Amino acid sequence: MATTTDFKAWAAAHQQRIETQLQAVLPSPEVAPPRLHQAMRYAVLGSGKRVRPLLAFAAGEITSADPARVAIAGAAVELIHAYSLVHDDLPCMDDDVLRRGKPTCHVEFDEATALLVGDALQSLAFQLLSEYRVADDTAVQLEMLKLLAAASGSRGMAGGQAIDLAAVGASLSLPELEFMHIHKTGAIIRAATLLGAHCGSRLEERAQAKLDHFAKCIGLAFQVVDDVLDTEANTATLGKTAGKDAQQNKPTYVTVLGTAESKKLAAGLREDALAALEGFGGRAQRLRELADFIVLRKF
Ligand code: GRG
Repeated sequence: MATTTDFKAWAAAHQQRIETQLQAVLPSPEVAPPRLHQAMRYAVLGSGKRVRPLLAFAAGEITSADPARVAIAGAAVELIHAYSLVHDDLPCMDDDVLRRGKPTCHVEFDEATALLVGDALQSLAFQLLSEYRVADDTAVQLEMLKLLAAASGSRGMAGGQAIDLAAVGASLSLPELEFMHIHKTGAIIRAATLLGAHCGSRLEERAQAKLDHFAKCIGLAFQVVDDVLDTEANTATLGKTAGKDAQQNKPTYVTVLGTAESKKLAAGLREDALAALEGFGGRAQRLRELADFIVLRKF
């Protein structure tokens, strides 16, 4: 059985691997237009927990996926995530000045550049998934493209963001809040996990459904924890402005359930997620450890 130290070493090695992959696929700042490419690299490289690519690598271990393929799929997901952060920070959305411990993209560059950075990162993600072979079967690769597109679009992350923006100053019921978070945050986390698994051998239907359930639970748990951290952690630890939800009068798990109940909910989702992995044995060890990291993290 892997130890905590093993997990830290595994995570660090895979964070480095995804950093190298992202370095390689992002256009060089010398390539025209240099300012846009510089801004894309600024938004993506050098920081971020890389939780989504780590989930892809961990899920890939279940299906004995080639890590080189998972690195491409994980990079695609991270590019979508980075694009969402750049757009989310724009004045027309959350209007924030700090991200990943440094000035947001539109502050460091300008708004128009930040808008284009998001657009270009999103396109690059789909270019990667169509340019490189990430699955033996072309039909599976197409399925992967569809999965990431659906998770990013109006019935996934972008839709969740629309609900989030409309909810400012409003109150949401628990089911409405859950719907928003499953879309805004959960969809991409689910996609990362499933894409990692799709890079390897095909899972039988029951195992696929179990992995999907794990991914959904952990995607929602991620956001519940994010809501709690927004109230409990400080700006320096988070690398983004703490207390933003309250400042913007946004409904969150903390405002709807309270802190203690939110923590209980996150713990329950972790239990559910771990139970879904029971049949996978040692191959799912990294996924179990990531579930723990996501729920117990302090940043
Ligand atoms: C603009 C279409 C569009 C969507 C934006 C994901 C998102 C939707 C907005 C990000 C703002 C936010 C605080 C979302 C909630 C949770 C979340 C995704 C936090 C950031 O993810 P981490 O903690 O960040 O994985 P790092 O920097 O570690 O990658």
